[in-house]
This record gives sequence, C-alpha cells and structure tokens, in this order.
Amino acid sequence: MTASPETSSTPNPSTLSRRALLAPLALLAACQNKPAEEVKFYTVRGVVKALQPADRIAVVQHETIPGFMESMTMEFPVKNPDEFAKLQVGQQIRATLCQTQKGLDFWLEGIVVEK
Ligand SMILES: [Cu+2]
Repeated sequence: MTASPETSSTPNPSTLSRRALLAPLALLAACQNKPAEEVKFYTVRGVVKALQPADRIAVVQHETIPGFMESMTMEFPVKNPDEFAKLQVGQQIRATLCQTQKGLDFWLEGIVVEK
C-alpha cells in the first residue's frame, strides 16, 4: 500500500472556482432547467410594439394569457441577448413567459416569430 493520499482526494482549486462562476450562469440559461416548483410557464402570443435595447425589454401587445392576464400591451424582459437581438417591431411572436413563483421576476424566452 504505497498510494499517495494527495492524488485522489485533494480538489483542484481551479476546478472549484470555475464551478462557482458557472453555476449562476447555468441557472439563468433556461427557465425549463430550473426546479418545477420555482417557475411557472405560460404561452404568450402577441405583436412587438417597441423595443428597449438598453434594458432588453420588448413591449408586446399580447393576447389573453389563460389563468394569468387579460390582453394588454406591456413590457417583457428578454433575458437572452441573442433572442432579443432577433426581435423587430411589428413581428407577431409566440414565446414562453417564465415567472418565478413569488412573481417578482418574469421574462420571455423561446421566442418564435410567426410573421
Ligand atoms: Cu400583460
């Protein structure tokens, strides 16, 4: 028995710090990946009326969202920069509205341009 106790059990410090950095990004990546009890999902259809790139907000005139909201025009954050970049005023879109259980945070993702 001459195995060194150092080799297998000592965590690599650089691996640990990388994990610490990546974990929050992974949580933001997609609401579908969050635990089911934390986020509610709704399908939203509507027309993009305005875009606010500084805050990555899309103003959308949306249809009724059953169980959540009547039709209205309102601001939706779009967390994913790539998705926001594809939006244009006048587009008819369909998207998933993700809302944290406490209702303090909501955003659109999985945006599909229908027209
Ligand atoms: Cu609304």
